[in-house]
Amino acid sequence: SVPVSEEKPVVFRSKLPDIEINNSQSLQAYCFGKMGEVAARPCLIDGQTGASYTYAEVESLTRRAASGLRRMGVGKGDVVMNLLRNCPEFAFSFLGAARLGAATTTANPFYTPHEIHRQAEAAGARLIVTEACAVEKVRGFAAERGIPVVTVDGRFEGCVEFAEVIGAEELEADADVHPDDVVALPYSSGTTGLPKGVMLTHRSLITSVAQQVDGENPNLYFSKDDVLLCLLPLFHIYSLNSVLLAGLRAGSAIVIMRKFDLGALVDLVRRHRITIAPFVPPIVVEIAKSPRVTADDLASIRMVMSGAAPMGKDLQDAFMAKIPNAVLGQGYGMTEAGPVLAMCLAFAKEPFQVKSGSCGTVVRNAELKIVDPDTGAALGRNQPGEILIRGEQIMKGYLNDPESTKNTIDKDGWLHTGDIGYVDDDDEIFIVDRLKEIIKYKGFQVPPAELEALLITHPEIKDAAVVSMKDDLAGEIPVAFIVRTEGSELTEDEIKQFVAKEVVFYKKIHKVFFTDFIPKNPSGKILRKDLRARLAAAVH
Ligand code: 4UW
Repeated sequence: SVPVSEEKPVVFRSKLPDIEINNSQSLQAYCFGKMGEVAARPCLIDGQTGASYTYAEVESLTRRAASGLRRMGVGKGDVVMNLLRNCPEFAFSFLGAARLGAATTTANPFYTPHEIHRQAEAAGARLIVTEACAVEKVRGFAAERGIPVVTVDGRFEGCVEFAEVIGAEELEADADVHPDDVVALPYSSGTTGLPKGVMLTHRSLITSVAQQVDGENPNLYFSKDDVLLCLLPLFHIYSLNSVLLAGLRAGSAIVIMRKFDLGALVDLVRRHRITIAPFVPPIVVEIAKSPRVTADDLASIRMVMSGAAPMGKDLQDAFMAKIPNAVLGQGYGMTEAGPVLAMCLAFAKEPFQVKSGSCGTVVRNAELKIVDPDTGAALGRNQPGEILIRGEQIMKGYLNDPESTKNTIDKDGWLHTGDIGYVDDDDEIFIVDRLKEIIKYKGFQVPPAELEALLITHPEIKDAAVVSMKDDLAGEIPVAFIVRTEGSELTEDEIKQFVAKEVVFYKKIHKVFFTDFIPKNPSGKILRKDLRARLAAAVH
């Protein structure tokens, strides 16, 4: 009897039907849910040593890791930091911590001490699991705070070896977890500002993995016979979610590669008959361009995934010519979104026709909207606007930062991505621009706010702004606009070195432009668009 004249909002859905997702269990129970079928099958293979672990062995090792971590004081609600390149121990520790009801915060072992300490401190890490290349960077910091350090590849003074943590006994029973307990705490700067802890819960990660690999016609079809290449870093959500967790759930074998190298990659593909290759665009470029890699080398691969940065139609077409028997498509993810928003439907068990250059169709059990960034009005097909996503997979929020959470997830539960894109007539999503300030160097996040804060600590820098510049190989590179203090003769090289000392390699400043002032709006926000326009005008 109530008259409704409101127009129905435009909400985009998957072409696949929703499925039932049991996301009130624990993430580890969900990932090992098909143990009966896969116990004796290969689960993790260490590409470097050739060591291979079956599903039953991996499950047992995660129980033993849980028991060892508990002995070292880790309990429910605690945070463990994984400061590791890819290795089997990453998985043992991550799932071991999950069994205790603890969360894992992941970080790049090539971070500088400052970057590591800042994250360890903010996340409240109770224990750090690391390796030789990073141990010196955490030892002093950890000792001061009484944080135990565990190493996976050797014995170091004052540290405990992972082999010891693993011990003999298994944890008898997992801690009771609530679906909304945090299990992963990756750091991301999101749409603005400094890196923040992204609270991903058991519920969100189960939902995300299920949206990809579950159902009668999974959107991302991984089978027990598949062999996945785990080359992308597990400390980033793409690999953690769509390779490790999705691979475990599907019962696939996962070949772990520590470090990217084309020769080693080809060797591993041939030796293990890799069938699924999750990549990022710069790797796709390198393979497409390399005369050393032939179609024969890659013959076992049936699916190549790309994501974390844009891949245009030209690149996608060039790569497909090189690997004609594989399907190449994209996923679209964002750490805060749990992370997958969209996935190529040509990856489905019963595949759909898709277009080159698209980054997929919204995943099932989720809603996607495109809105006018100025008015917030929902837009229809083929109209570019900000991409919003809603569903049980998205983050619970940012750790200890309700303000940033509120600015990212609105009161109706929509997560604002800061990406500009449109949905076409076939439900395929195309990303065309970015509203947010984040720079993506080879898919890695470079937060301009972090570099700006660092730059203005220099006594001869009065003001600074960092923006992205297009780059053929890296996609984007960070460049700085600098206002020097009066009379300063500070050079471009001095500025680059000043930054390089403090940050991981991919956050280095590639170019410096001296200027008289940084354009800002009345509330002091840097007008990045103006600076990018200035760059485009100067370069071309
Ligand atoms: N095209 C254009 C894309 C694309 C893109 C991401 O570092 P974050 O927070 O997170 C990621 C996660 C990527 C990812 C996860 C799981 C997965 O299966 C998959 O595809 C196979 C990819 O990158 O950065 C988020 C931001 O990165 C950009 C976009 O701006 C997004 O908000 N981005 N994927 N296909 N841009």
